Amino acid sequence: MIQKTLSIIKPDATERNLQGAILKMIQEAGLKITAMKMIHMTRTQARSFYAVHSDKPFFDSLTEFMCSGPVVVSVLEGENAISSYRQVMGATNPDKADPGTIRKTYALDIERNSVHGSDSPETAEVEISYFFSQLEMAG
Ligand code: IDP
Ligand code: MG
Repeated sequence: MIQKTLSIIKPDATERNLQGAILKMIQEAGLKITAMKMIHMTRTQARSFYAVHSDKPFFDSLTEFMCSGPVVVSVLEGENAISSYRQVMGATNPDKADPGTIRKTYALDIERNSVHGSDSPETAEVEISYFFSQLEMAG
């Protein structure tokens, strides 16, 4: 099944100039980039994006981190893109991520873990429309 998913290259990665290296791993996994932009979220935007985690102890720290620098948001498309990208990303905690994954390779810790990817078709749709208008979607 061809799916779309939302990817974010997080501030810890843009800070270290890793956008190109991470996009290369995404493309080498066969995922196609069909929309992309670099933005710097406000605190309000970061808190709204991660609202599902608002009751978690790490919510304030996570959202401060997510608005601490620029991010690269993109729409990825491919066969089973949602689970396929989550495999390329690796586990949330880089200590538990498989070798060769983005997080194993680049994440600094469980919070500053370099990338975000949607976790279901429903969240992918909501997250894509949070960042991209129809006009910005190439494919
Ligand atoms: P995911 O990004 O792998 O889907 P989620 O559980 O949805 O992981 O958490 C969202 C983000 O919140 C993580 O990517 C990470 O940046 C941060 N996070 C998750 N768990 C923790 C934690 O225990 N401490 C600090 N930050 C966390
Ligand atoms: Mg998640």
